[in-house]
Amino acid sequence: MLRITNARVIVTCPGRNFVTLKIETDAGVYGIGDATLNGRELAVASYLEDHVIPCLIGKDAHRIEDIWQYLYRGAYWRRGPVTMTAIAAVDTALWDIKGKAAGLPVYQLLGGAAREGVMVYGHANGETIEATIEAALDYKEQGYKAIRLQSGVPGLASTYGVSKDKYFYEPADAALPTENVWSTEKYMRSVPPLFAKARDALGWDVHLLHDAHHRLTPIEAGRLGRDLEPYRPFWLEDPTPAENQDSFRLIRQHTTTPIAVGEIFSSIHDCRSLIENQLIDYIRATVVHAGGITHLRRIAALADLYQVRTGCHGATDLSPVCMAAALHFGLSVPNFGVQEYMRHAAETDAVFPHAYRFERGMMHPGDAPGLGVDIDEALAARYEYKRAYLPVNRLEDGTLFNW
Ligand code: EZ4
Ligand code: CO
Repeated sequence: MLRITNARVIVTCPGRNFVTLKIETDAGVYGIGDATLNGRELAVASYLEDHVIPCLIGKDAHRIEDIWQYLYRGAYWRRGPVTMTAIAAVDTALWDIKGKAAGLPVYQLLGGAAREGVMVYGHANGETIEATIEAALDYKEQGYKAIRLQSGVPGLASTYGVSKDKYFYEPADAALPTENVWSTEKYMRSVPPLFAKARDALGWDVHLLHDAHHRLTPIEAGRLGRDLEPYRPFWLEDPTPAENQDSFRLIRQHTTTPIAVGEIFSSIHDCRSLIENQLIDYIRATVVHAGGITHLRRIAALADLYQVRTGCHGATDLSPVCMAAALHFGLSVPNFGVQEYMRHAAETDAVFPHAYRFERGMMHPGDAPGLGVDIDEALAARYEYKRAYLPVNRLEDGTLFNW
C-alpha cells in the first residue's frame, strides 16, 4: 500500500500554458502527470481540484487500474476531452509513482523495450515552398528520419502550421482568438508542388508527412491523397473531421496514401470504427488527451489487431511530462509507428527537467526510475497563467470553418 496523502495542480506559463498534476504518497514518492488542454486549461485544473483530488486522498497509488475505473465509471459522466485529460493526468502520475517505487523506468513496467528507440518527426514550416524545403533540409541534416511539411498557401495571408519562429511553433497565440482565412481550392493546388519539390531536394530516404487539419471534405481528401501518391507520403493527417467515422470510407475508395487521425480523440470509442474497418493507418491519440498510459495501451492493442500503428500527437502544447510518457509508451508498444516531436522552448525545458534525449532522428526516454521527468515548482511559480486561444478559421466569404 502506497497511500496518496496529497495532490496538487500546478499551472504555469514558461513560454506557453501547462497544467500539471502532482500526487504525493506517504512513502515520500511522488508522481506527475500532464493535464494540459490547449486553450481550455483551467477547465481541467478545476475538474481535478474541485472534483478528482478529494477522491484520491487515502487511496492506494499502486492500484492504477482501479483508480482509472473509479474516475471513469464512477463519475457517471464518461468521456469527453476535459474528463479524459483529467483522468490521464492521474494515470500518468500513478505510473510515474509505480516506476519510482519499483526503481524502474516506466517502459520496463510496460513490457520492456520493443525497439532501440522511438522514431520522431519534426515540423518543417515556411511561408513559401522554398522556405519549407530549406527548413526540411535543416531537419535532415540533424538526422531526422521523418519530417512534416507545411507551407504557406499562395493567396492566403496566414496558414495553419506555418510559424513565425523556426522551431518553436505555437498555435495558441493570443488573449482572444486570431482569425485566419481559408480557401480549400488554393490549398489543394499548393500541396502537390510542395511534395514534388521536396522529393527533388530531400530524396526518397526520408519520410515526409502532411497535416490537412480537418479542413477537407472526404472527396477532397481523396483527391489530395491521390495527387500526393507519386511522392509516397508517410501519411496524410486529419484529412477530414472524424465525428462521422464512416466518411473515411470515401477517402479509402480514392487513395492509397496512408491516413493518420486522432489527435483530438479522447477515448477508444472515437477510434473503434476507424480501426475495425481499417479506414486509417496511424492512430494519433495521446497519453494526455486519451485517458493516460492505461487507456492508450488499450487503444494500441485494438489497433494492433488491424495493423494500425501508433503516431501519437506531440505538439508543444503537450508538456515534457506527456512527452516522457509517450516515449515510454512508444518504446514498449508492439505496433509503434512514429512519434511527433516539436521541441519545447528553453523556458519550458527548464521548468520540466527530463531524462529523455534525441539522437539521429530517434528518441529514448532514459533509464531514470518512473517517467524521468520532474517539475521545478519554484521556477514554475514565476510564470503566471496567460489566457491563450487557438485561432479560428473563416472561408473567404466569412463562413466559420474548421481549424
Ligand atoms: O493543432 O497541438 O499535428 N499537430 C497539430 C497541432 C495542434 C495543436 C492543438 O493544440 O495539429 O499543432
Ligand atoms: Co495535427
